[in-house]
Order: sequence, then C-alpha cells, then structure tokens
Amino acid sequence: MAHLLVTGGAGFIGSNFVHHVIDTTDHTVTVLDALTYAGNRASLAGIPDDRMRFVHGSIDDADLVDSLVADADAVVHYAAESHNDNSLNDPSPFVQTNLVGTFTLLEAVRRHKVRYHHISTDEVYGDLELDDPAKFTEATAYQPSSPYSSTKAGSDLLVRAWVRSFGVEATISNCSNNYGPYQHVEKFIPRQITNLLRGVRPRLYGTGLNVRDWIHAEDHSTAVMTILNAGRIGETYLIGADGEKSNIDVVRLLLRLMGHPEDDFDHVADRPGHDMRYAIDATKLRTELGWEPRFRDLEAGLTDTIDWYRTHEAWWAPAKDATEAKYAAQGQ
Ligand code: NAD
Ligand code: TDX
Repeated sequence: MAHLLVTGGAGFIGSNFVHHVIDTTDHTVTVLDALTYAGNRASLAGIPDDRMRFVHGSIDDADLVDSLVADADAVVHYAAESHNDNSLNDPSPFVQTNLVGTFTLLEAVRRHKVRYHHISTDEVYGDLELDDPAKFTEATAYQPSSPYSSTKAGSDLLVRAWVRSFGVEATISNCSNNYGPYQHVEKFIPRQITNLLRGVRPRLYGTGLNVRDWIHAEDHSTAVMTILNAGRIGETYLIGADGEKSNIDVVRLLLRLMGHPEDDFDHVADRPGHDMRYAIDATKLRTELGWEPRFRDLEAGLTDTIDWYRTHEAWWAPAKDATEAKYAAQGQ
C-alpha cells in the first residue's frame, strides 16, 4: 500500500486516474487541485474519505506543495492549463501553472526524494503532414507550436534536467488526445456532443482535415499505472492506441451516432497555428512494459461517451454557456 499525491485530480484525466487507483489498488490518494474553471469536485464523487483527501490549492504554492510531497510515496502530476485555444487568448496562466508549477513540484520531490511521474502530451513534438507515414516516437525532436504545447514541452525539459542534474527519480509520459466521460465542454468531442444535445450544429475548425490520435481516458490511466509500477527511472514513454481519425470524420461519426444527417455541421474560423496531424508509436510501452489498450473501437467508446453526456447534464450544463460565449467572441 502506498500514498499517492495526484495533482489536477479534479480534472478530466486526473479524476479518471484517481478512480482507477481507488478501484484497482489499496493505495490512498491526496488530490491537490486549484479548482480552476476546468476542475470539478463532482468528478471525484463517491470516493470514501478514508481513501482520498482533497486539498484545494495550487501547485505553485511552494509551502503547501512541500508539506504534501513530504507525506507522499509518489507524485503523479496531471495539473495543467490544458486548452490550446485558451493559451492563444492568454498564455500567462499556462506559463505560471505548467512551468512554474512543475518547477515547484520538482524542487519538492528533489528535497524529499519522492518518486515522480510527469504527465505530458504528444503536442510537444509539433505536428506531422497528412501523407507522412511517420509517427511520433520517444526519439522525435521537440517542436511545439502553441503556448500550451510549448509550456508542456518546457515542463518536460525541466523534468529531464532534474533527473540528470539532481538524480530525481522521475518518469515522463506523452499521451495522444483523450476522450471519455468528465471531459470539459470546451474540448472538441464534448463540445460537439453537448451542442447536438442542445440542438446546435457541430463546429469544425477550418477544413476539418486535421487528424488527432484518439485514446480512451481509461487506457491512459492503465498506461500511467503501468509506468508508475514498472517504468525505468529517467525514461519517457509515449502512450497511444492507434486511433488516428480526421476531425471531419469524428464529427460525421458523432452526427450518425446521435441520429442526424452526416453533413449537418458548420465550418468555422480555423485555430491560428493549428497542428495538422498527431500520431503516436507506442511500441516502447507495449514491448518493454507489456501495456495494451482495452478500448480499441472508437465508435463503441463514443457511443458510451454520448450516453454519459446525455445522462449527466447537471455535470456539464453549468459550464456550457460561458464556454460557448468565449467561442462566439472568436468566431468559432
Ligand atoms: P483539465 O483541464 O481537464 O484538468 C486540469 C486540472 O488541473 C483541473 O482540475 C484544474 O483545476 C487543475 N489545475 C489547473 N491549474 C492548477 C494549479 N495551478 N494547481 C493545481 N491544480 C490546477 O485537463 P486534462 O485534459 O485532464 O489534462 C490533464 C493532464 O494531461 C495535463 O497535464 C495535460 O497536459 C495532459 N494531457 C491531456 C491530454 C488530453 O487529451 N486532454 C492528452 C495528453 C496529455
Ligand atoms: O469546436 C472545435 N472544433 C474543432 O474542429 C474544437 C474545440 C476543436 N476543434 C479541432 C481542433 C483540433 O484539431 O478538434 C481537434 C481537437 O481539439 P481539442 O479538443 O482542443 O484538442 P487538441 O488541441 O488536439 O489538444 C488536446 O490533445 C492534446 C488536449 O486539449 C490537450 O490538453 C492535449 O495535450
């Protein structure tokens, strides 16, 4: 039995991981989360108090972080500003949370010699051309495009330096696009599902030919647990489930699954600097650590995700109007 400090545990992927830990181990968890617009305490409902303690605070609060890290056997760091569009409007919280927050955690795990796992994204590698047979691997050079991805790339580099210079016991994972329940309605898939539930047509940026490599959040959680248990210190592991699909195909699939004509969507203004394609080669994780994804069928996964949004309007409705007002102001 161990005690994990999970940052960002009230967010989409962090809360999935906390539920996974509670359901599959006897570990206890402290969640440190600032409950920004993206955090939701309700995403952790049902977890007993003797298994999880919730601390409302920020990862850039050095004293708080120091005291929580001192009590932990391992830190799993999910907390971040996570939305590319927001980073184009105001990069400042991205620098503060993703860079200064990660620095604060690294200094604490260095002081207390605590195992650290760093959650990152495939976006640190920039993008691929549509007709390029290549995928990202652990050897791909960093070339981030947006303020979001550049701050995530910077945080990865801090981790690598703290491993090499100070002997911090860290691993890093870079995962592809996640989908599933509890994802904020600002993100592509929940935005379109909740639009359709409200009788609004889906909104596709630009041509919609951009490709994302989709993985279910539960598969992300099992991969992180595998790396935490068996990953080699200092190593980076890419996480992906061979789920490449163009945005326009995802929108058509959602429309069909929700009973609408497949061309019932609108093209809106493109995202500035919009990455064309992401694709993950997860061979290292699969062959070295034996991890395999469980959700291999995007259509089945989306069907369940649609059902979840249909039956959990109370969870997403409070954020929907403000999110759409932001998009409307930028023509999207
Ligand atoms: P999210 O926006 O849903 O959740 C982020 C959480 O972090 C929220 O609960 C928020 O309150 C919290 N947070 C933000 N700033 C904080 C601070 N200063 N101190 C403490 N808590 C703070 O994000 P997500 O989609 O769940 O992403 C989680 C992590 O996974 C991020 O590091 C992200 O870069 C990474 N990631 C996401 C994806 C994806 O597809 N969503 C893919 C790969 C990697
Ligand atoms: O309304 C929309 N219409 C649209 O066409 C929205 C919100 C998005 N898009 C496009 C932009 C992207 O090509 O859909 C794709 C996915 O968009 P997002 O959900 O914003 O994700 P992305 O920018 O790909 O980044 C996501 O994956 C990597 C997460 O938000 C990041 O946190 C993660 O690191």
